[in-house]
Amino acid sequence: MTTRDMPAASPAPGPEPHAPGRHEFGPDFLWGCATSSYQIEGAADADGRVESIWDRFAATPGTIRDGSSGRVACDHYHRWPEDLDIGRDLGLSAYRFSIAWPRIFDGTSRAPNEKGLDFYSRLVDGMLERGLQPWATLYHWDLPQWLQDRGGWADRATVGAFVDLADALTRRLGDRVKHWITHNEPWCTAILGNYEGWHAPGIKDLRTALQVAHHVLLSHGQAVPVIRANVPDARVGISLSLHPLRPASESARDLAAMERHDGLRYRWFLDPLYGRGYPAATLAQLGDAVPVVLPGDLDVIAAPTDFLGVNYYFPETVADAPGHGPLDTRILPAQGETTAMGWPVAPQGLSELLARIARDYPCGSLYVTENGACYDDVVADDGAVRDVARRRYLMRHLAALRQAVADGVPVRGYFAWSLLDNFEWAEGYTRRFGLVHVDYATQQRRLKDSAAWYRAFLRADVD
Ligand code: IFM
Repeated sequence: MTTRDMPAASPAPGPEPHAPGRHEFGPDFLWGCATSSYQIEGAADADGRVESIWDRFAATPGTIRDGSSGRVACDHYHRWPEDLDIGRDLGLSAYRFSIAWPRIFDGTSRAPNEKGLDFYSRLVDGMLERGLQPWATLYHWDLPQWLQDRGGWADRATVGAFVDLADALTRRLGDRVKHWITHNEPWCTAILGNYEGWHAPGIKDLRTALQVAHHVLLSHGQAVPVIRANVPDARVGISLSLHPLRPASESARDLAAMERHDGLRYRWFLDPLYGRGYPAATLAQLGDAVPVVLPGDLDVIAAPTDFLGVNYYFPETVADAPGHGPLDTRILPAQGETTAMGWPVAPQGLSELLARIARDYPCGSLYVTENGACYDDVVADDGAVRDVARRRYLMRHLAALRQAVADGVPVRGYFAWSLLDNFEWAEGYTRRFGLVHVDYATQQRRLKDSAAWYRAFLRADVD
């Protein structure tokens, strides 16, 4: 997300929001929390794990706000039973996690690393023992460095390597894991990592970024039939980070800028996934930077899926800005209420976004696979973390989700981002998104007030 320069949080004013009850979503609605491997696991050298692009990037001075890395993070690799206990005690019905590719393939052997597979197998068993439905994401940004050394996602060979990963994981876990997400937020992989360069691998080249995006989508399309072959009852999807858009003004120039931004930020991913190819106007606007697309690629990318994961954080306000970015557009800094990331707080954007997607694409079921907020949490003398603003954020976004359900949008589940405070990429440990506070010096976990509210919401039907 390109909001690094936005101002710090402005507090949530107003009366206590009205939150829906769990029963209003129906008994089959799925409630979870999400995490990702590099952000929580740590154990960077354990059991044959090799270097990832984030290890290399974080070791480069000036890349991470506090100079930190994910080498230790929340030490979830060793503390996962405690973390899953927390998930169970909150009353979650599902837990979304991701696979660290560098634990599975080390670049020297074609065989997967059994110790890496064993870790995820134990983790999945732990979820099932606690009544948590496992939702596995195959790629949440931690590419092995050895693959980056061969060209990374810009090299078409990485597509095949990803299919090998999908094959190994679904063979090993597919008897127990039925929900598979191929990629998390391909826009971030491509644009933040390879055009803006403030995510690993830190490349700043539009052409590379668009080729990366194409290969990521292609790898999704190639992996879908492999997952289905290995797990006949699998439900397969992909998670995109999406923003509802507003024009900076009603002027024709700002409206046109919003359309251009929409072409790259939203339709560049959704259109090919649902069989429409890349948007023609955007292809023309991008000129020489467009990716190499081989015959048949677009058919592969459009492999039928069972659901779409939507990661929602905030709407973007777009202005015409000649000479700015690939499409002469600029995202304006947020006005009004914001989180500590400087991101606008706009719950209605969630219902609006879900309705638009369901209207425009045959996406089957929708799941909110991430939604959450970062605030500057403080542990009080009594040990409490009174994160009032996050609790309110959650209540208001669940009210917007309830609205989407009432409007007939086929949204079937919600995963809060995140279960734990964790390594927030280029922001290091300076940004906390967790419902559960992590003291990184002691690794102590503490439920914040937002977690207590989510638990009360989730357990209302059973208590
Ligand atoms: O922490 C990230 C996550 O890895 C991907 N989606 C957005 C979150 C908050 O920035």
